[in-house]
Amino acid sequence: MNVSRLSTHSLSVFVAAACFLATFGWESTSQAQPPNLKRLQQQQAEMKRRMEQQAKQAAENAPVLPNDPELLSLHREFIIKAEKLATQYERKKQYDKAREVFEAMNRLVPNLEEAEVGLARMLQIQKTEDKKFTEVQANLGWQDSGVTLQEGIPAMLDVRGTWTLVHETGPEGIEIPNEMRVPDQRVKLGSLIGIIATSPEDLTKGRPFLVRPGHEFKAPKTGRLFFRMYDIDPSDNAGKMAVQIQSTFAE
Ligand SMILES: [Ca+2]
Repeated sequence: MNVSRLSTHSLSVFVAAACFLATFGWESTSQAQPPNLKRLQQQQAEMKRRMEQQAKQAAENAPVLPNDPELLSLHREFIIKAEKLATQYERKKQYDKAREVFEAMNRLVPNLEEAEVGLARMLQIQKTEDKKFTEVQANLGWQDSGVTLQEGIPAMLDVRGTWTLVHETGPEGIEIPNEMRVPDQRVKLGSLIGIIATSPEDLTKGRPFLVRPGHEFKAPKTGRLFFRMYDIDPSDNAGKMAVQIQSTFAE
């Protein structure tokens, strides 16, 4: 065994020992660390994790722009002109048209902040542009609210009141007819339900929805809004509900 081999061997033993200490020695001291230091390390790790997550989200939410400079300048030109157009429509209270422009901007450059903020603003305006109060009698079938909702426009319903649900039956009980079955099985008898109808048949064949206080939704189609109590025979019920409808109504 020559000297150089010996020294190499000694060196590798030293490295191994250092690694051992670095691994297990650190571990044993870390166990002995005061709780404050450990908490601080946990906080640092958590902060690092959050920052990485935020950076990842920012990258995912960054506007998607083309690399080609010519194409990029075309995109920019469109966005600048479109934003001006949206502002004009908004000033004229043509929120539908302004919304369409913001949607087009969003399609061309996804995640563009100006478009997303503008779109959210239009939706908020459209949701509260018109308001109407109506009463829904417990003892009647479908009742016309007098409001026509527009497809894709957000609407908000608020409701308050109490009413009495009566079921008079013999020993055979009551079967809920098919046309009164709602898709959501949790809908209870006596609840307020609504439907958007474009024809009288919709009132018997369409699918009603449950109305809750503060209920927000986008009208799935343009049509007249009707309400009633969810009951098989309303004629023996009593009381009424006051409903507030907010949206941008059709003329
Ligand atoms: Ca009844």
